[in-house]
Order: sequence, then structure tokens, then C-alpha cells
Amino acid sequence: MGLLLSTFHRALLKFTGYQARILMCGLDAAGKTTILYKLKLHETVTTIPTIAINVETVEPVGNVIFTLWDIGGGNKMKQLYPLYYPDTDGVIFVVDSNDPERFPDVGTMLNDMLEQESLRGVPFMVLANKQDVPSARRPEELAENLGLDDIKRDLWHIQGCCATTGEGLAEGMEILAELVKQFKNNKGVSR
Ligand SMILES: Nc1nc2c(ncn2[C@@H]2O[C@H](COP(=O)(O)OP(=O)(O)OP(=O)(O)O)[C@@H](O)[C@H]2O)c(=O)[nH]1
Ligand SMILES: [Mg+2]
Repeated sequence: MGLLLSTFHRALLKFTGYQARILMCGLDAAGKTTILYKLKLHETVTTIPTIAINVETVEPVGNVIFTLWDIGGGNKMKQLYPLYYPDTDGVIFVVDSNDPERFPDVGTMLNDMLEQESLRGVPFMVLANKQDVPSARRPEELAENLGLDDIKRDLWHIQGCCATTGEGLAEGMEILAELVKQFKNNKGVSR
């Protein structure tokens, strides 16, 4: 955890850019669509629950293109998640850090995804969203609550953020860009 990008690393990433398919998952109302459009438009949009999928491309780091698949977190859509796992280069898993009553459900969903064969080795970025709410759990506390410190995955990170102000999103995307690059290098695939 806590991977920081050096200036050299950032410059290298820009130079060797790539494209990646990123899934954005999480329970309903976690803030996925708000994050998607903050990254795409730099605006805070008014959302309604997503009943299907939003797909947008963003450039989180120079020369890196993410195609972000924002899948609604309602029960009907959650059943369809596995259809979207193949060919995924990275997962953004969004959590409402101010909704501790649902942390057990979050943990179940996250663990289920981590166990999927089609997501083996894929980097996970857990976004501890809604950090603007004073009672929100901090990322370290959330990681503990979700048992993240015990997960057996090399490429993962937890990042605190606030989708409405955009705080923490750029940092999270930079780190994800680096993790995805490592994943692609490990696979020896360039898409
Ligand atoms: N206070 C606060 N509210 C947020 C934040 N991010 C999102 N919200 C609010 O949370 C609600 C749900 O946000 P969405 O982006 O629609 O959530 P979603 O994960 O896309 O939900 P589904 O489409 O149902 O899966 C909206 O009212 C947002 O304005 C945040 O960082 N802070
Ligand atoms: Mg949505």
C-alpha cells in the first residue's frame, strides 16, 4: 500500500502510455457515477441510480486512456457483474465510507470479486468515498473493517476520496495507472 509515484516514474508512464479497460463496481449509491463524471467532465453531476451501465473514456495520466465501465450497483445489475469480468485490466471498487451498516455486504461483494478466476491478478483500487462526511470511516479504518490487509493480492491500494469535490481522485487514478501498467507488463500483453 501507499505506492507513491516518483517524478521519474510519472514521466516514464507518459512516455510509454497504454489503453486499459477498467470496471467500476460497488454497492448502489456508493458514488460510482459521480466519480465517473467528475473524472470525465470535472463536474459534479446530479445522478439517479444507474439501471444499466455508463461507459466513458478518461485520460487519468498523460498518454494513458482508461475506458471506465460504471455498472449500477442495484441487485439486478450485480447479478450481471461476472459478464463484464473478462479482459478487465483494473477494478475501481467504490465504497460509501459513511455507511458502516453495509460494510458486511461490501466485504462479501469485494471478496467474491477477488475470488473470481477471470479477475485473477487484476489490480484493485478501493476508493473510500464520501470522506467529506465528518463521520465517514478513514481509509485505514475501512481497510481494517473489510479485512483488506489480509487479502492475497499484490496489486491493490485503498484511497480516500470525495467524489463531489474530486479530492483524492487524481491521486487514486495515478496509482491505478501504475498498477495496471505493472499488471499488463506481467501478462506481457499490450492492448
Ligand atoms: N457527501 C457526498 N455524497 C456523495 C459523494 N459521492 C457521491 N455522493 C452522493 O451519493 C449519491 C449516490 O451517488 P451515485 O454516484 O449515483 O452512486 P452510484 O454508486 O453510481 O449508485 P448506483 O448507480 O445506484 O449503483 C448521490 O446523491 C451523490 O451525490 C461524496 O463524495 N460525498
Ligand atoms: Mg450509478
